[in-house]
Amino acid sequence: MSLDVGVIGVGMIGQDHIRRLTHVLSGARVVAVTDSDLDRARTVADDLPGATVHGSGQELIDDPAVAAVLVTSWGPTHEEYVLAAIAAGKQVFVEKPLATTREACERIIDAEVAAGRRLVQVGFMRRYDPQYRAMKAVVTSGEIGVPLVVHAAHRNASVPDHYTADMVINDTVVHDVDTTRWLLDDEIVAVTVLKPRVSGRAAPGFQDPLVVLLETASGVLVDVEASVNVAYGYDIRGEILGEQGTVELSESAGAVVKTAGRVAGRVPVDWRERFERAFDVEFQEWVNAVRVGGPTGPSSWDGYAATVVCDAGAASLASGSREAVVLRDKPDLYKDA
Ligand code: NAD
Ligand code: ISE
Repeated sequence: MSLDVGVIGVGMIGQDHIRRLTHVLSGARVVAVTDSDLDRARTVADDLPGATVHGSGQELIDDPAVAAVLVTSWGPTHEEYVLAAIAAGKQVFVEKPLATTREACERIIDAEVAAGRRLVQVGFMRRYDPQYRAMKAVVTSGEIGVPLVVHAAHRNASVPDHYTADMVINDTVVHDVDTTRWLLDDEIVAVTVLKPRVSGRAAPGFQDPLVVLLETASGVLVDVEASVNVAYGYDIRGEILGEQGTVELSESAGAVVKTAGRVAGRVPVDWRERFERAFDVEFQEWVNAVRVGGPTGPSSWDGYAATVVCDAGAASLASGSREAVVLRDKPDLYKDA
């Protein structure tokens, strides 16, 4: 039997996830959609035979035909829908961020813990990327020894006009926060944001790039260069220095061509191209897992930790100082995850 999914928010990524659930993956189908822009919801539903268009997210969650919920609306709306799905006892996949404030994430954790089982998965898709998984396997094997320092770069070709330096932390670097925690199996305890020379490509008044320095509980230092107006493409990099060696994130799954004394390869245009395979694997594993029990991917705890670290990053951007990250005690529900 397929997993019947209802989708809240059918903008750019919502439509992309509907496409993969409908045409790429197996075991799921989209049976309902909604969006605050109802015309958009109707247009999307036109390509989904039999799908219902609901007037609100709550109505969609209450629909008995909807077995699981996908939340791909704007970040500040996530809390309401995730809490409603938990209250209805339905599995919910929420794109990042889990929620935009520490308090909102804590309310979600409290509700899920009270429900007594995992119902929430957060869309940190890099954990499903083959190149990141290969890197993680090397760290876990012990081959490079104890990790000491991580270098990362997160570069976007461009961002919309409304993008701010705060969003670079909350919307962009949030992925590096999650990959750091996941790769090192370590919590982040402090954040310092540094402001290099500003790119002439950035909008007036926009501090771009940023260097975000993360410190982990075991003492690993992680520098993340976040640049969101690089123009040449979407470029994600990583290297971990360990006591016995290093591991680098492979840059491309595409072909590298050497001819006429030159080397050439493709630079992805954006996150959709770079992480297409990761999104596919992420959703297939989510569908498979919730059909037989519960999700096994990034949890509400992971979403909460990422939001708290990003809050500290935003505070450091404003203060210019190192900001400590203080997490609440981890509930037992998340201890084995
Ligand atoms: P978008 O603006 O293209 O789409 C958002 C949609 O949500 C719009 O159609 C909007 O009308 C709808 N919406 C807004 N408020 C709503 C509400 N209260 N109820 C129902 N619908 C509502 O944005 P997007 O780029 O698709 O991003 C959506 C989410 O996905 C964000 O949380 C974003 O951070 C996340 N995202 C994740 C990645 C990733 O790499 N994992 C990439 C892009 C976006
Ligand atoms: C976007 O929302 C994403 O999540 C992308 O992965 C990230 O690279 C981009 O900077 C964000 O705006």
